[in-house]
Formats: sequence, C-alpha cells, structure tokens
Amino acid sequence: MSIELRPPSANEGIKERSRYLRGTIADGLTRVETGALSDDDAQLTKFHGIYLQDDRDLRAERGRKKMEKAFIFMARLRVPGGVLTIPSRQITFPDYYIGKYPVTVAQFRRFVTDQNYVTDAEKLGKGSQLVNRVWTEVAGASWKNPGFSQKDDHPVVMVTLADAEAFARWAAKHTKKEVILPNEVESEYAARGAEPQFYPWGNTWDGFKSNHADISLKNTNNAPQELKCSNDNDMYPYTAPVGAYKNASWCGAYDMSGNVWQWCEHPRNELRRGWQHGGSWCTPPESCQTSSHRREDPDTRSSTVGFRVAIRPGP
Ligand SMILES: [Ca+2]
Repeated sequence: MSIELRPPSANEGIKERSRYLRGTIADGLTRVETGALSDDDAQLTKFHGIYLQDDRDLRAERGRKKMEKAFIFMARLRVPGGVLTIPSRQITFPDYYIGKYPVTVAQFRRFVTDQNYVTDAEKLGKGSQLVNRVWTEVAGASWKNPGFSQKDDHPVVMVTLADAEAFARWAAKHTKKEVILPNEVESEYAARGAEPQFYPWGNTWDGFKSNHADISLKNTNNAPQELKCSNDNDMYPYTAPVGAYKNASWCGAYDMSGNVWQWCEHPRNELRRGWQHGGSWCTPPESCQTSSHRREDPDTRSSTVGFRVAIRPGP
C-alpha cells in the first residue's frame, strides 16, 4: 500500500513561521490609522478565535476620501464540549463557539444598514418600556429608542426572536460559518461549565459582577413597584457596556449573568414559546444565575431583552 504525502497547506507554513502564533500581530496593531494586519497575521488571528473585518459604517466615507479601510475585530470563543448535568438528565455535546459578548448596538446597526432591515418593533410601531414603574407598550419604541440612552457598546435590546435570527443569518452569510443563536443548554454550559455553579464567577453573589436591579435603577423612581432592588450601585440603571463587569465565565464569555436577557435558539416544537437566558438590568440577583431561563412569546419586544450568537462547527 502506498501513502501519498501531500505538501503542507499555506496555513501550515504561516503557523510554522509564526513563533507559536505570535506572528507580527503586536506590531500590526500599532498601525492606528487603519488597524489592519498583514495577510499572514490576519490568518493567525483566526487561530485565536478573532476575525478581522473592515468597518462597513466607515467604508463609503473613507473610500470617498481615498483613505485605507478601517479595520475592526469580531471576537468569538471556543467552548470545549462536555457534559451538562441538570436535574434528572445529562446532556453531552461537542465543541462549539459562543459570542464573547451580547450583540451590541453598533453590530446590530451594521446589520440593519447592510440589509435595510426593519425590526418587528418598528413594523408594529411599539415596544415594551418602563413608564412610571409599569411595563407599558410605548408607541415609537424600538432598538433605536428603548426608553433610555444607549451607547454603541451597549447590548442591543427591543429585538424579537425573529430579529435575532435574522442577524444570525446575515452573520452566517458574511462569515460563511453556521452562525446561530445558542440553545438554552449551550447558554447555560457557556455560563457555568460542567460544574453546578450559581454564577459565572463562582457560587457567591457579587453585585458588582452582574448588571442587575440595583439601587441605581431604584433611584430613577422608575423601577417596577414589586421589584426588590439590591443596595449595590454600579451607576448603570439600565443597560451597561458589554464587558464592563469582570464577570467572565469559565470559557471567557461576559455578561452571561445580568445586563440583558438573551434569546436562545427557537425550540423546534414550540412555535409560541422562546427561551431567554441570564437575567437583566431589571431582575434581582436570584434571576441572574447561570441556570436562569424564562419562556417568553417570541414576538416579545422589550428593553430588557437582547441576544448573543454562537457557531456550531460543521460535521
Ligand atoms: Ca445596574
């Protein structure tokens, strides 16, 4: 029997020359005018779970000015497969990737602009906001107008499950990866790993590691009457920038507890129910646990609900 030896691929050469995947990435990052990397370094970043892409929001303007493209990075995290034990059953699954952060306002805007996408809240002309301590359907509410100010690095909110799925399909097309919403098991596993851990950082509650219902929300005089706010004060009554809290889970995912409830993949057999994970700026600590899920109408448009994406490697 003869064995055919094939020459190594171009990527193998890049890896071999890269000094353990360092390449010249550090030097490339100092090019502040564009943030671009050499082709070899851009390839190396993929082994680190990062993608380089030019900023579509700036592309046209920089093109007119004959400037180089401005590059940005999109991060993802590898979650090693394993076994999740939840009461009464064990679930085994292979490696997958999950977004380091919930999808931000800036990322969602890029999708909306590229696709001329109109969200469900915009089509209906209303969404759910807190008004005088009561959840109210407000005319004109949308991801652009959630009822409080948001910066580009805040998690997008007021999106339905279908809006989140549309974003994932768009990201899949652009990355040629199977971008999806994580299901409720993948969300919980990324938050706590195989151990039955209450919070992404451990078993002891820490009010400064999760953007939950705290005194900053209470001080707005707009917290729901029945909500018991904690005495922590993080100065963010509503959403906070993603990654603002030192709350990385075992696999490096941030905001798996608090900030915004996150849509999970739509269960195939339940058309009128969707899962959300993790708690939000308007939930008490006990609802910001790694096992916190709630079932909601997929058409819900709320200023407490956003999403993150995941990638399942192909067969
Ligand atoms: Ca807060």
